[in-house]
Amino acid sequence: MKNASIRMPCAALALLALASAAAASDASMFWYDKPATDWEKEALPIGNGRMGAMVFGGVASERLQISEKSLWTGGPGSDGGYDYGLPADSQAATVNAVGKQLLDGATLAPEAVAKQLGRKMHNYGDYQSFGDLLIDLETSTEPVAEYRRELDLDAGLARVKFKQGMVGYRRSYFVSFPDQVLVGRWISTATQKLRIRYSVPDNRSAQTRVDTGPAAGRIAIAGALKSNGLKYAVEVMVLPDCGQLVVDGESLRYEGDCAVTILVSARTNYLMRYPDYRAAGVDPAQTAARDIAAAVKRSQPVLAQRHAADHAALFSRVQLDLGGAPSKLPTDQLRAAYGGGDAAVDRALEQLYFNYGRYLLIASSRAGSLPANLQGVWNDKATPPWNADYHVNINLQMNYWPAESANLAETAIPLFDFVDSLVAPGKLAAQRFFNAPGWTMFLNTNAWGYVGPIDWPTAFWQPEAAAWLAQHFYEHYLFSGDEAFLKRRAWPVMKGAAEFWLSALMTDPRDGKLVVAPSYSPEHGPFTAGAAMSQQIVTDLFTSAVQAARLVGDKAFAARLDEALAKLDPGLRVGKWGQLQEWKADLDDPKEDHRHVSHLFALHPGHAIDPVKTPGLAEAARKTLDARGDASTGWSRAWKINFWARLHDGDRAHKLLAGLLHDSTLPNLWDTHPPFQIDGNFGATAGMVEMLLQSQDGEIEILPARPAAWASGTVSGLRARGDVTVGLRWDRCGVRELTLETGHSGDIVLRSAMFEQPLQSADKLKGEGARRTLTARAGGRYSFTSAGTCAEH
Ligand code: FUC
Repeated sequence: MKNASIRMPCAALALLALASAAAASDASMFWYDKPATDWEKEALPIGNGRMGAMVFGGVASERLQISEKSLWTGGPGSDGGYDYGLPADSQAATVNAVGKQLLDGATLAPEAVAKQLGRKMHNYGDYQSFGDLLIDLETSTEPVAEYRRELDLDAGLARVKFKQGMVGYRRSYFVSFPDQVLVGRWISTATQKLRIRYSVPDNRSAQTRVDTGPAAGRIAIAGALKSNGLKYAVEVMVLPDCGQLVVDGESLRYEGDCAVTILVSARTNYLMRYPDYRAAGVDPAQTAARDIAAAVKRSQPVLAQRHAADHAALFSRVQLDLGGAPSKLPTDQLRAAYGGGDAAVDRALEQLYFNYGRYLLIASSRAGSLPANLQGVWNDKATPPWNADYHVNINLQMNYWPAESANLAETAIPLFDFVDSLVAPGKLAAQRFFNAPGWTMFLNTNAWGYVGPIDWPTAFWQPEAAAWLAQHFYEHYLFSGDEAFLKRRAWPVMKGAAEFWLSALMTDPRDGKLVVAPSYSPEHGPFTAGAAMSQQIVTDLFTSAVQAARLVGDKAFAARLDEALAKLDPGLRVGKWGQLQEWKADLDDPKEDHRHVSHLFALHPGHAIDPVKTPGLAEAARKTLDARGDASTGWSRAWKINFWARLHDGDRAHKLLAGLLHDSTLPNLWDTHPPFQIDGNFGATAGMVEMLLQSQDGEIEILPARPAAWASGTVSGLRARGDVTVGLRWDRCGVRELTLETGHSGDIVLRSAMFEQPLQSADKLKGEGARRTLTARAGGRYSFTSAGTCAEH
């Protein structure tokens, strides 16, 4: 057909382009047949790490609720001052006295200890909403048809489309990391009549300027939070492909036949640096204007291309196929149908959920901003649950569990930057509470370097948090083999955390061992000396710090750590009902179902408990998990997926995943505690990787915890420690194909039942049975295929 002469309006051409982009795979496509009305349960998240938006997709009135990570109340500049959670005078004598009392066998109520050691949070602050982009569309009276709202994880795009009579409408939204702006595109096959506004919450000052030029209109709002003077600015630029915009009070109106591009930039003058947390001389209104000016220069198609390339470079690294069939169901119905007996539906949801975890990490954690908080980057409230802060007795750490193993190491950069920024106030915490060198912190922190304890009796005492965070740095080294990172970034943080504990540990008169005192099993208690988790975390830190010290050539420090390790209580005891003890004394109640199972830290994310190397402890961990039960809050279920995967019990891990999807997942597939808390999404994603691949303790285990429900499948792009990228294909007989890409030269130890069967190219492997060694070279690619068919096994 000769169609060169057919004239199409520019909007209709663009519509065709969008239609082809919509053909993404089912395993990465969310879709709904109606607009969202509920922020928490239905709206769809997009983000670039720093900025996030929740897309509602309303027909006549669209809402994009905007967030920016650094918009926090509280902290420096607050009325009445801010102390980072630190007392003016030393409390070390009191901490020491409480520790000694506990070592002498005293029983101390958490309330009594909180009275002595706790502190009221003072101007701690809350993560804030940045406001709402609101777009009204004048619609006809025709009924809405073919409505579809989708989140395309592959493309990193949210889309809305519908028809009214003969008129088609399409919108797409993304938040660009390379260009640091939100980009919206509105297309219609007929005239669009739009009214565009931006509304800011009233806990801040706001000067609004609305103006138009020949081809664009702008809404610029700037002001400061009333509580702490943090400056913020938002700039909205509206660019129709043709036609004019008019100013109507604080809104812009457009009436015309062309597609409209909408750009949004949100900025503050926050700087992640103790003690001021302000970027001196930075005017966020200027930064936002610069973002917009640069984006306007690039034009919408270029912005879209740059975003697509940036997103795909991260998201497309991993592919998982569990055999989920393409589903005709919208995502909320797919979730509701989960567990209803259709295996193809179940696998489809699991694949989607896995991909969503990776998507959410990319969208909520990119370099140059704060790490993902309890809600990632998304928040619509002035006082969100738990301040939408950084809890460090499990939650922040869990957010980053998939970062390395799911091949998204870049997303951990904000975590490393954040932890680095906590070291300076953390040193003061070490001095004032323990009279110790190094750095420490407690249960929770905010955007303002809060490092003191709070006064919540049953959770506030958690001085092991810094040691746990430091381990993320070492893990990055183990996965990447990046020695420069180890020397420059990991070692100072690890050494500081270790110096603290070398000084703060106390000697237990019962057995002469070094213990943490006071110690409190997270959110469960009671106050004792040497609770299992405290000991396991410190042991884990010292163990990796010895290795790191040797690698960086700090022999003297390695020797000090070795000496301490010989005296350190490792926190691993089997109690009277066969359980792993939560405390040094055998106090565990087999009827207790508390959500924190912290004393299994050594099983995961630690690695001191292993079903092959320490079967007795693994059995005790299993007893503990059985007693605690499977049902719990979102993140607790997610942790248990990881525990069972480490115990090589794929069916039980899968049962936990199923429970999480069934009972702790909202229609937009966000994890719910309740309320929404993103840690469960990330923890479960990491748990799914643990079921497919593990690499702790110097061995790469291939398909260590495959559930019967995952009868066959393929995965590629997963990461193992030692800088190895792994792909595999399995069926009911086990692994049939294994591919390893090795970034470093050296020996790699592999474990798989696959090696016990006849194998093609087995000559590359040394050893016998399930455990083999491969001598790899940097840049190598090795493939192993199981010989014979499944039926022959
Ligand atoms: C820890 C958990 C709670 C909640 C909070 C944000 O304190 O014990 O369940 O997840 O973090």
